[in-house]
Amino acid sequence: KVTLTIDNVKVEVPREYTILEAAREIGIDIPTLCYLKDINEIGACRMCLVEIEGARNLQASCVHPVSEGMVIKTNTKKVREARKSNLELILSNHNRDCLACFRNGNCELQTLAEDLNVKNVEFEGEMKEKTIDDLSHSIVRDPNKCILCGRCVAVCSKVQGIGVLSFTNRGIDTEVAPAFDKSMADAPCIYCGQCINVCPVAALREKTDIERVWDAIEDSNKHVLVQTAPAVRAALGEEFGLPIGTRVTGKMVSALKRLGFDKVFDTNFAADLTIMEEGHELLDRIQNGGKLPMITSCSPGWIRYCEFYYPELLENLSSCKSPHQMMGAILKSYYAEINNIDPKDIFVVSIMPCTSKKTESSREEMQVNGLKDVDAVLTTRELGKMIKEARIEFNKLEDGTFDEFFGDYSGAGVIFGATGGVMEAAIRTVADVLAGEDLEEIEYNNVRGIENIKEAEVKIGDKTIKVAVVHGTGAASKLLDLVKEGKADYHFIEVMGCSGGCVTGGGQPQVPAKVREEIDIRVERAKALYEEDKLMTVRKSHKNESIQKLYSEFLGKPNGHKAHELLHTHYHK
Ligand code: HC1
Ligand code: SF4
Repeated sequence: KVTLTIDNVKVEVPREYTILEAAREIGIDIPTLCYLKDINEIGACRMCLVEIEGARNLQASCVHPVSEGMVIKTNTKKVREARKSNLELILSNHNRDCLACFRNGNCELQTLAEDLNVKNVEFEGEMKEKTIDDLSHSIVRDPNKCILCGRCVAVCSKVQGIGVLSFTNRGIDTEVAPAFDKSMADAPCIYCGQCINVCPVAALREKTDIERVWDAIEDSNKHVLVQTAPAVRAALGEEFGLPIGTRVTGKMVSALKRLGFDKVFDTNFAADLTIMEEGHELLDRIQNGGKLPMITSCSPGWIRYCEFYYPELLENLSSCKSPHQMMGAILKSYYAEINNIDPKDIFVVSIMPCTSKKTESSREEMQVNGLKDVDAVLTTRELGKMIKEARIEFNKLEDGTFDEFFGDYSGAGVIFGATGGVMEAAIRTVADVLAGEDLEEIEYNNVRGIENIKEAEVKIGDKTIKVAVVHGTGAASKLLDLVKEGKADYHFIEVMGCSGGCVTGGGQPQVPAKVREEIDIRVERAKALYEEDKLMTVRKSHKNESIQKLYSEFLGKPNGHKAHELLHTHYHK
């Protein structure tokens, strides 16, 4: 340990600490813009400058290590002025059309300009207008907003293990972009949106579908159905100032009804359906010598990652469409049939914590009889914007309930949104099927939590099923390499593209870097889902009576002919 003095306060910290970490330990908040703990520690934005006694120049505290006896000042005139003029310099080269910006009111740069009392941007230099890339279905890159902090570059390469984004060109032309000036539409990007979640400004954001959805609601010829992903309820409240991890299922449903959707359904219903299909697919592969390990296919970021980076594992992927796509296919077939509505008039909207789902829903395979399963995907953030635009006072809403049948779900469906949830839901069903009885064991704690790789062995009679769970493509790659080399003897693996699973998907409310450091949002949001699971009387997918009825009246048996036609898909090398 070393002892140092910061703003006249003595503090003892581990030797490997930086000055920034030491200061935060005693509640001194040194401002940062580029800093992401353990991920982006590059001292680029020069916001965290401090005075070190005996040093000639101000130093970037996020990269400067502590040493014994150091004396630091974080709040002198010199420090304040240097930070301010560095911020003004950043602002001078930033599109400052804040009022019409996607991040207005939720921008780390805007907040810092306010906090540091910036009143005039003196360096009114030439600002070159750069081209906005909005060609992909998922992600818009606006270089005019980019402050070159490098957070997205670091997350894409270090956390996701992908490296699509890098600094291109030089000097005033420097941009953060895919190599060779490719559009995000043509780059090997998986659209996970993790770069958006760490962007302090609006340089990276989702491609918005809000207007298309308003138009559909307005159109009296359209029957507009909405479904909500499991993870949305665990985070939507943050858009309205509620604490991270607040579960807002009932308010969310009420808000959707007020927005004017004809019916409000739950993707959890389709998560239960997925378990029926995927569970039986697994049993079939085990019993009939199919390709093992089978790997989950609900995370479209993971699917793209597999297609680009592990094409040799495509046969391992379950052929199941993801739950919200299954829901779309069922709504445009069974629902249309029983309600006597022409499927062409049905418009299905998915509210998802995910940016990759936007691209997924536009894949050619994701349609039946020439009709898209899902017509528009909105992120949790976009839903938040619509609710605000409609002037609905979210926090005052009474709890509403999902519309019947396609809004009925089990606890297994809810936990899909957290890493390990799909696996736990699958085990709840597969174990019962193998045992031929209603087993008492429901909670499988080995697959819960945020460790990078989780494993479990489930013994049923004389059979043992070996499973693993990974999340975040970077961390997943270690296990995937083992599978590729034939060194992993699992039966079933859950892979989610984002660390933490859907609760921390690229479409969820953005949380400032400093808060992310203090709170593990993966843990807090997951708690909300496990809490909802506990409240359910039905906690296993195959016990969902509406699902049973869907099979008896329409689909036939799991993995049967009709199910295959509507609910399964294939992949591309
Ligand atoms: Fe997910 Fe899924 S759990 S992929 O993480 O399988 O996005 O929440 O909707 O489709 O159900 C996301 C979440 C979501 C699907 C389900
Ligand atoms: Fe990288 Fe994911 Fe962002 Fe694409 S969406 S640039 S893969 S972090």
